[in-house]
Amino acid sequence: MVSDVETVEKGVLKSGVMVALAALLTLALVAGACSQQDEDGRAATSDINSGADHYFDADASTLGEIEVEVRLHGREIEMAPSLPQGRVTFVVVNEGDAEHGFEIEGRGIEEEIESVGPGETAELTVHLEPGTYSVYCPVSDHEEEGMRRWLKVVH
Ligand SMILES: [Cu+2]
Repeated sequence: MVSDVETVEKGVLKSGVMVALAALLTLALVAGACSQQDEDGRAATSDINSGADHYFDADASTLGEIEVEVRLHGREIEMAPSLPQGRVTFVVVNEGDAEHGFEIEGRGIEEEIESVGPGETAELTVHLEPGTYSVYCPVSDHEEEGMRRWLKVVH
């Protein structure tokens, strides 16, 4: 457990991740104390999946809201393939050396961060209902070059 935390810490030098880890550890303890919830994160008291990986920033003070890290590099969008429904803030980090953006489309919404410069971070908050969404980079023809993926939002 401790070694896992250290690995993530070295890999991602962001203070936000430390906060996320602390929150996840807290959640894990809470979940452990409240008997066994089912494994797929559908706990009645929270739509935060405490078994999630480090993409999730589970802030216990804002239940029903989550922060999701999105990394852009090369012609790839790296992010969790599925999320729980609710208010989601995408924290989009451009780790590449080209301008990128972030757009999410589906279930009647279409929201975007038009541009994120190299090395920059931008945030986009949306309310997501269960369903399948298309996520892509709206810059130039990056979408066709591979910067697109599906995001599944579940109950
Ligand atoms: Cu792009």
